[in-house]
Amino acid sequence: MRPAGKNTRELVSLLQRMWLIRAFEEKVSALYAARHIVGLLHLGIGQEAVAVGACSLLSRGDYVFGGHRSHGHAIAKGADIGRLLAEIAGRAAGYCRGKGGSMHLAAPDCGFITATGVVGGTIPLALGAAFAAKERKQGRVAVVFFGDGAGQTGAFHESLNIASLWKLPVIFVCENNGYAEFTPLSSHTLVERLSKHAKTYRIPGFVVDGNDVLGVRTAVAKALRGARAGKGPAFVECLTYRLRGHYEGDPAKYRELSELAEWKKKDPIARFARVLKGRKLLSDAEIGAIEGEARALVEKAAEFALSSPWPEAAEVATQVTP
Ligand SMILES: Cc1ncc(C[n+]2csc(CCOP(=O)(O)OP(=O)(O)O)c2C)c(N)n1
Repeated sequence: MRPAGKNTRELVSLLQRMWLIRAFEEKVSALYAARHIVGLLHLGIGQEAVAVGACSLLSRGDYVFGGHRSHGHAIAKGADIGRLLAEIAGRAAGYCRGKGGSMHLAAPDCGFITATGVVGGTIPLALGAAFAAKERKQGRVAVVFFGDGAGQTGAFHESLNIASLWKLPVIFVCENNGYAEFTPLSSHTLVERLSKHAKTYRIPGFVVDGNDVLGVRTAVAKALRGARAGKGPAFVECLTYRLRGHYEGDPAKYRELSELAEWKKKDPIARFARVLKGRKLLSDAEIGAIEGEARALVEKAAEFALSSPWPEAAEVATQVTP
């Protein structure tokens, strides 16, 4: 193996971060099956390269917004996995003291401002953060992750228009996984590439293979250069796939098993591990160790989360502005 220079360490950290997200979500799935977690649960298994590729270029002070499938975005931005898991399990040690749950995660200490269960709901919020960053001349950017379904909302189009008009430092990252809940993209729009809307609003648009972490990074790097230089927003459409159902327990009858099998072959983690192995940066044993470390960290996080007490009833009125 080559000695680990800065570049090598950075590449390896992308794999570590993707594994951390995968191990976290697999654990969340197991805890859900064991009824330690209740409510609706949307996992992003298969989409890790988007979160990690994009967030690996951000600093702590940059703002990130997610949607209903955002465990990975929060982890990629640097959220503490113990507090995150506690939040998902509704415990007092969670970031929102158990009030937010899986769909309303927030980890403001690391710049993960909020997720939401309202499809498309955080797109205009990201504009607000970008507007504040621009006014304060902080050089910060806001990045918002959303799906192809969110790209059909009115707020999406209004946001693209205003972001372009006001040259706001906001990056729209669309995770086009081909489905909005149970509806294939072709049934909810005739525009097969959401990034086409970017052109309409005179926003630079990029389409990338969302299962290729380095491809995502390259596109987001270009987008960030423009935003940080005061040129305004950019749009990155990542073509990807969720390997699980829309929510845990979804029988997913709306898609062919052969389609799922094809996408499994493009698993972003196995694929990037092969790239690092091909470049002789990691051996099979080292790749296995990365997975093992991620799973061990997640086990510790789960112990922390499940040993945390349930919130007191009075907590319901805290962290809320009247
Ligand atoms: C405003 C609103 N409308 C409808 C729903 C119900 N809903 C939840 S997820 C979803 C589909 C979202 O699809 P997409 O934006 O592509 O994200 P993905 O689930 O693929 O990650 C819908 C319609 C909702 N939560 N909010």
